[in-house]
Amino acid sequence: MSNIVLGDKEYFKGIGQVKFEGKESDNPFAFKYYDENKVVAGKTLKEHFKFAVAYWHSFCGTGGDPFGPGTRVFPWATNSDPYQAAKDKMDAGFEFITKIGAPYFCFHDFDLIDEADTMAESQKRLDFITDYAKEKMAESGVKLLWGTANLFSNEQYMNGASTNPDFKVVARAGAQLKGALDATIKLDGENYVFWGGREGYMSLLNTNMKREIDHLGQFLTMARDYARGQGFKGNFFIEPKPAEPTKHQYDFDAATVIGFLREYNLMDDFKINLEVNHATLANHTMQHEMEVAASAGLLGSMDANRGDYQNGWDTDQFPTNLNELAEMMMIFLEHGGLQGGGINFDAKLRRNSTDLDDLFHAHIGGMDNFARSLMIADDILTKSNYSKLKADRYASFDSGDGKSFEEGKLTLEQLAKLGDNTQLTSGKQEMFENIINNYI
Ligand code: XUL
Ligand code: CO
Repeated sequence: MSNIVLGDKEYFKGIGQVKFEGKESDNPFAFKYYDENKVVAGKTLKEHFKFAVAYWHSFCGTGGDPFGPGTRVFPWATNSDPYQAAKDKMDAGFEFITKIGAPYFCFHDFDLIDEADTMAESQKRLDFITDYAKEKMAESGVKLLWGTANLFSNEQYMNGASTNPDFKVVARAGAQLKGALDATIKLDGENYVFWGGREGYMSLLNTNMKREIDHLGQFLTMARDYARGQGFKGNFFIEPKPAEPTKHQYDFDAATVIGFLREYNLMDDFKINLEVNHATLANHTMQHEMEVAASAGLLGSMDANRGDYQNGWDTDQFPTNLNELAEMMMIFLEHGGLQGGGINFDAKLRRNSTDLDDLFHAHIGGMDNFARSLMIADDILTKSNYSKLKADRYASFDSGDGKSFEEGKLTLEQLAKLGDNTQLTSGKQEMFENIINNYI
């Protein structure tokens, strides 16, 4: 198919289905590496990644920042009737998602349609647009990777949603959460995400942290119980972020979230949705966060983007750093991929990227860079001696006293008897670093 138009209007005119043409192609609207049917490490690229387009950045975000309004004029955002405007946006959204060949999308409730002044009218709007989404999904084959509730934009949540000190606001958040869970279940969403946008504090002086975190645990428990009762079989994900918009967010990083899930007995139902720029804001690398989550069996899903080395905020740029991505994909392959989730492009165009086709270039680059990095990572793991070198560093624990130590069979007295100065063993960091670059 060269030209796909769902609905009766084409928004991305002159751009057809984006196809794989290989790295020799100079067509900017073609994939150079992402061949969805190519098999790497036993799965097709399509299966490995489960790429998703983020509804909010791609079809709602016009480029506004704290210093100025949006710069992009969306041809689908012209109708003053919120119902028709939401349908137009969805036509444009599904046209784009289908043309780029992403199998999934992700949304917040009020990305799909504008929130109204009353909860009842907002819910009516959500029911309407999810009916339409169901049709668009059936027609296109595009699936829902995850849904979520925007529990941070409305002024009601200025002191938090589930962690708000006022119970009435917590209840309002509960009403909105129920609507978003219903919408996700209605659209056969494979997962449901909690990103605690304002679940944190601006000042400890006015905050009872223990009570607020208990309330968050209670809120997530209720969500789990309700959704399971409605037959939802998917995963719940928590998306860590250390700060922004609050000074401190309770879901600071993967390690903090793991502690929280253990404390509130949510380990069986929840996993982690890691985001690259959130990892770097927490002064970690994404690789670190992936190792932490995967080691606990909780590497659920990924929000793909990148920060800027010179900026200390969430710039959400599309991923371009092959070196970083290759290291991420090594961890991805070593741990058998993601549990239930996929790669969601939670990334936005720059404010001065104002052409409609920029959205294509951004996603083509992102998908190609993931594909290329996965192949690099697979080469490193299967063709180089990387895995052996890494395993060899721990060989002293594979047998004898080292093995007994690992198995908990040695007392400190026995360990002490074995302990003395020993020969230094090099960590070989520079050699490990060279292996990565040799395969890029
Ligand atoms: C914000 C962020 C969100 C979540 C969903 O930094 O990443 O878009 O992914 O609420
Ligand atoms: Co995100």
